[in-house]
Amino acid sequence: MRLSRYFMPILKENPKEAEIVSHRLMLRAGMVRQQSQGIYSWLPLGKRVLDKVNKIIREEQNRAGAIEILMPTLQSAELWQESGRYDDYGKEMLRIKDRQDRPMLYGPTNEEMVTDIFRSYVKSYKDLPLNLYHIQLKFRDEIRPRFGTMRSREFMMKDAYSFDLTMEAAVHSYNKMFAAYLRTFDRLGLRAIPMRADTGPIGGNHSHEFIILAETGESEVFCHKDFVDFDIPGVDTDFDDVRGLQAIFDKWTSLYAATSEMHDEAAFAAVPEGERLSARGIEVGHIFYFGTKYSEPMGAKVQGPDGKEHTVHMGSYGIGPTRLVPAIIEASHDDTGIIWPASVAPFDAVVINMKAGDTACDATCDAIYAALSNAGKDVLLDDTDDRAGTKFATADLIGVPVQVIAGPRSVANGEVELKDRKTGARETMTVEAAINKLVG
Ligand code: P5A
Repeated sequence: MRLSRYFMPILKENPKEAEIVSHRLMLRAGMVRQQSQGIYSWLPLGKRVLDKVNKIIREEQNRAGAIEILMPTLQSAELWQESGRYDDYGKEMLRIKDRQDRPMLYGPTNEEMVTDIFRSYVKSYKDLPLNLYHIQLKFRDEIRPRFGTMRSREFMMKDAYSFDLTMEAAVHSYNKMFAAYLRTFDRLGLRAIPMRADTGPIGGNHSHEFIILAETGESEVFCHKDFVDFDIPGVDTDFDDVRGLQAIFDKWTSLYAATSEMHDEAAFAAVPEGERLSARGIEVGHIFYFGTKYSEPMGAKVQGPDGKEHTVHMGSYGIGPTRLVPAIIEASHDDTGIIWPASVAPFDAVVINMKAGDTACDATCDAIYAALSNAGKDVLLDDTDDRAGTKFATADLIGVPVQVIAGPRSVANGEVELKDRKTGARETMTVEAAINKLVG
């Protein structure tokens, strides 16, 4: 992408409305724009990061055996009347009427709708287990939307829903998502700790929130500090291995970890003092087992091996991609801007032409840009006529992992400078060596 032809509206000033660093940096880097309170457009740079986050989420959901679908954002109130949640959900639900005066709603979650899909098609235990997921926009009319896309009214969610014949089988489905979440957050460059949590309007009595420790987090959390160094399940994890997955769950729940709603002072006090971690956290995922809460009233049953009808056991599993983007920034930035983990960086490298219009600089930058692009890398070429200082500041702000700096003096020697955004380390090398290093 040539910056001269791109759309990346950088703000020079710090936006006054931004209270936390991720919100400030997302606005300054031109990643998002607020359209009305708690409702955002994703601009090109932000969209690239969001897509990369979703790609990782998708890969790990698929690896764990979940199957992708896409459900609508607008739902009929009837489904929610069947489950009994229509009246309970309160003012957070945006209720709408269509032209025939039928009550509709902008979905805050999809337990009812997916249960309706399930009951329409699945009739036998032989088709279980089943886990259906989608990545879709949701709406919750939050009282206090704040911190940009961290807590917005319209937001994206990856929501998965599992169906099983028995509670034991449902526990295995829960463990699959538990392990998939550990892998997902790790690949996003985050350390997320599963914590016992309150189930709120989703229901059930078994749930874990995945929390990232951050000073600006909205929740108060308490855990054992050893979680920070626990091993993440490997790429070779066998998701059909019931005992293996139970062992992962047992290990990751063996020490104290709870959000403030579930906090037990006495149990926390039993953790040796030097090992207690009491901090603030950001909830980036939440998984639930709620048995037959929806399947019972909505009649989602299958025929079991005994020939009898059985109400299925369900769980649901949420991740917030539009919250993850600012959460990653909270965890990884410095005074000059964002520092993206390579896995979600909007570009793999930015090539900075220090003297656009200079024949030798243009030719060198174009050659590097072409070589990296042809090798499948996402490259941003700063070919604008801004001052060098502005270009450096922009590159630091948008947090691309590697900067390739080409100025008249180095180019005359057939060389460029490589700067690592995270460490600040700089290295001068030939153009060829730079290309080989970045392609390799
Ligand atoms: C689980 C999947 C559910 O809704 N039903 C389907 C269950 N869980 S949840 O905890 O309420 O939400 C799941 C995740 O969505 C993100 N999230 C938000 N992100 C941005 N702004 C919001 N207002 C918001 N609300 C929820 C969180 O990451 C949460 O863990």
